[in-house]
Amino acid sequence: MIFLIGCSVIIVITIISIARSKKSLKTILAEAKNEILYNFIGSRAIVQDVIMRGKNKTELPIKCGKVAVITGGTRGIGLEVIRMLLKCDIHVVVGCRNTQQGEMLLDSFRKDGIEKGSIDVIKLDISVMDSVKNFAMNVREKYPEVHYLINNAGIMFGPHIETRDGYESQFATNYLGHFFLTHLLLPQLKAGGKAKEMSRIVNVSSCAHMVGRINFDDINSRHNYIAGEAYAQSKLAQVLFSNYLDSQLRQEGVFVQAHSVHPGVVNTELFNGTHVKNLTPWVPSLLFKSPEKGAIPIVHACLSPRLEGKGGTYIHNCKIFAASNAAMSADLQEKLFEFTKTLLGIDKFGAIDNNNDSQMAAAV
Ligand SMILES: NC(=O)c1ccc[n+]([C@@H]2O[C@H](COP(=O)([O-])OP(=O)(O)OC[C@H]3O[C@@H](n4cnc5c(N)ncnc54)[C@H](OP(=O)(O)O)[C@@H]3O)[C@@H](O)[C@H]2O)c1
Ligand SMILES: *[C@@H]1O[C@H](CO)[C@@H](O)[C@H](O)[C@H]1NC(C)=O
Ligand SMILES: *[C@@H]1O[C@H](CO)[C@@H](O)[C@H](O)[C@H]1NC(C)=O
Ligand SMILES: CC(=O)N[C@H]1CO[C@H](CO)[C@@H](O)[C@@H]1O
Repeated sequence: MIFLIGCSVIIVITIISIARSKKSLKTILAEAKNEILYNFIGSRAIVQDVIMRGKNKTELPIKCGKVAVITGGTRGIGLEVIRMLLKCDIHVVVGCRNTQQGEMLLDSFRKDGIEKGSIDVIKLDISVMDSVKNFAMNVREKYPEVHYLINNAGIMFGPHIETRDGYESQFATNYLGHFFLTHLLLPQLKAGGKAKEMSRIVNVSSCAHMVGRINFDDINSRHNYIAGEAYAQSKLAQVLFSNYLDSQLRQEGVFVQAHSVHPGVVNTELFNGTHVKNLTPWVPSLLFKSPEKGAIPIVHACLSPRLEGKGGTYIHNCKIFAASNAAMSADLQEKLFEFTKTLLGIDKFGAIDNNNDSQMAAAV
């Protein structure tokens, strides 16, 4: 009840503040619609987190000798995912922008009493395709096999910013960079997978994909940028991709499976600058999950024997859940796959020719 009132207050204040800004009516309406949609799916997801809290368990099996690659992870949910992977004695390769911060991770985990596992920090800005390529080449040189790829780094909302390559920043960070990274590391993942222990690709998506729509005509939202729409688009793109890639990998008969995960509604800095954090700061701290709990479904998607052979699924609170109809559309999956390959100049997904620089992203 309190929560509903909170939501309504946020919606009303937001609409007033949007209306007072000097934006076109079309933008105002679209932003207001988004605010309502997000409050709706957000509240529903919070209620689901509570109802399904008993389902958020996962085992932490010892996986000595395995290599995991994670994007982001110096804070938020990723940090807790790394902690759990270390407990499983996994070697974790952390791709982060601030490598100084990354270098301090292992020390702090050791101080917390985690004796197992190890960390290798390699610089990565996932929104810049050149950086993704350098990172991947580094990983390929050092690790002939990769067993888990966790596409975690993400940003939400924020102003319309274009990356160096000319892509809208949420699209580049949440989707495109991870598409490219998955492409570049697929040979290592294939090498690491076994019949009874497949390698896994885990995409940290969001329930926001439910309201997403892929705007092929203006993928970088140049003409009408609504932050919430761009976030939902990037998260829908991730789920579409996980599903499509999994079906391709199955056809190929390789031992790699792909999942997308909604971690829950988690109190992290991702919500910095949002209305819910600015106007009702008690809502995140009281009602959202802690990052530790948000990490559980992600680790579950990486390690749970219950998911062996069950790729192409969307995981919500450690359960296989129905993704949106759009995410399940085989036509849309294929269309986006081909569209993205063209955008990045990729001939054959997962097949890399080290001497061929034409595979580098060109600005759109
Ligand atoms: N929190 C939620 O309720 C929620 C719900 C659904 C899905 N998710 C998803 O969960 C994932 C993790 O989010 P979080 O809640 O943990 O957020 P967070 O605390 O803001 O952490 C985001 C992480 O991504 C990294 N990152 C951002 N842009 C990057 C870039 N260009 N290159 C490399 N790393 C970059 C950040 O590193 P820096 O320190 O360098 O910025 C940070 O480690 C995201 O994909 C998010 O969409 C979160
Ligand atoms: C994960 O998502 C990225 C894009 O976000 C995509 O390129 C990649 O194929 C996906 N991987 C899997 C296994 O779903
Ligand atoms: C988010 O806000 C907190 C508190 O104001 C601040 O300490 C932190 O640096 C911010 N993080 C980001 C990524 O903006
Ligand atoms: C609400 C909640 O998060 N419940 C459980 C989630 O899983 C952890 C670890 O398994 C439990 O300690 C929580 O009680």
